[in-house]
Amino acid sequence: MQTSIESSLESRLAEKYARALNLGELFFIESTVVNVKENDIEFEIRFAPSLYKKPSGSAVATENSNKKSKVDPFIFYNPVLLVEEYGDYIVLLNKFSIAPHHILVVTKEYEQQTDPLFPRDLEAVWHYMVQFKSKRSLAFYNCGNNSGASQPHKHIQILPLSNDPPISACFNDVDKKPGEKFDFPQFSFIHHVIILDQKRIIGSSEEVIGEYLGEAFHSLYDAMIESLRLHSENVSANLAFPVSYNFLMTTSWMIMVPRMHENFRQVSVNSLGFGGMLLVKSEECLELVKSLGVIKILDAVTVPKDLGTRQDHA
Ligand code: B4P
Repeated sequence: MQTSIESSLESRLAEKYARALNLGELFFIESTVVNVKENDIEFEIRFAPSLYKKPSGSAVATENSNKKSKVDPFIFYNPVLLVEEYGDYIVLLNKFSIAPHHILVVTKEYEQQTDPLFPRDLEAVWHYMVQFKSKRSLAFYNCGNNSGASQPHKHIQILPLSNDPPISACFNDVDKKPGEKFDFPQFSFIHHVIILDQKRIIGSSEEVIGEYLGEAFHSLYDAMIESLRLHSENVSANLAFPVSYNFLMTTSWMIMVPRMHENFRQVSVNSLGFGGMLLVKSEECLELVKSLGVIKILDAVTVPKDLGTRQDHA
């Protein structure tokens, strides 16, 4: 019975996506990809020039600066974009879709995008992630003003991918047990990684999986806060509270990256940048990223880990 529910999400998405596109309520954003290999990672620079004119900037910041009249597109959502309701969540098609069938798992009631994820959030996300059968699924959460988030209403995004995200290459060289926290030597910015323990997932109810994922999320969050505390003398001038961070999850691992800046020059970075997929909206930015390299851009928007007190939280 579960199989028939799981196998139908992709067809429901295909149907709803085609309808929204035909009605002009969803925009497919044309893009091209340039691959750049750095540190054995095949980074993807996605160039989407038509997004250049889309209003950008952080609506989180906008709301904080008293412009609360902005309509919440997740409360007053377009019904054509609604995939379905799921408990305390709604699932919407991403209106600005670079990858077809990119969905958002949104809290029905307004909750803040600056809040951490809770077991119930992760349970709902997992429920949808595992229903992508012909694709991989990458979930991400842009949390806070410097994270690349543009909507202040709590939403987790799920991006269907044909292949594992480029960052997956980093796991080839690690020898860590599930549940153990670590970071990748390829990167000099603070980040924390955990490989999910499939023994705690396979055969468990969604509620139990949600609890487990919540536990893993919060252990990364605690490690991140501890890393920032250890570096506070060096970074406190630039870090705003609550801390901005990016969170990525596949069905195998989680990564969390604290953020010091939202952008480097005109290049805005969201969670997908740390999956190895950077978005640029102009030729100028494309050339900038190609000339500097993706890792330098990621370095520029994050918190350096080696300021003399590097700690391994494994
Ligand atoms: P946020 O967490 O607030 O911000 P974001 O993903 O960085 O997207 P942003 O809105 O800043 O757009 P950008 O031009 O950078 O997420 C808000 C989400 O709500 C977005 O997915 C947005 O599209 C969506 N949304 C806004 N209004 C909506 C509405 N009325 N109804 C339904 N959904 C609505 O990027 C454009 C898109 O490209 C984003 O989806 C982004 O996630 C995606 N993207 C970025 N890098 C990518 C990459 N490398 N590959 C594929 N997609 C990529």
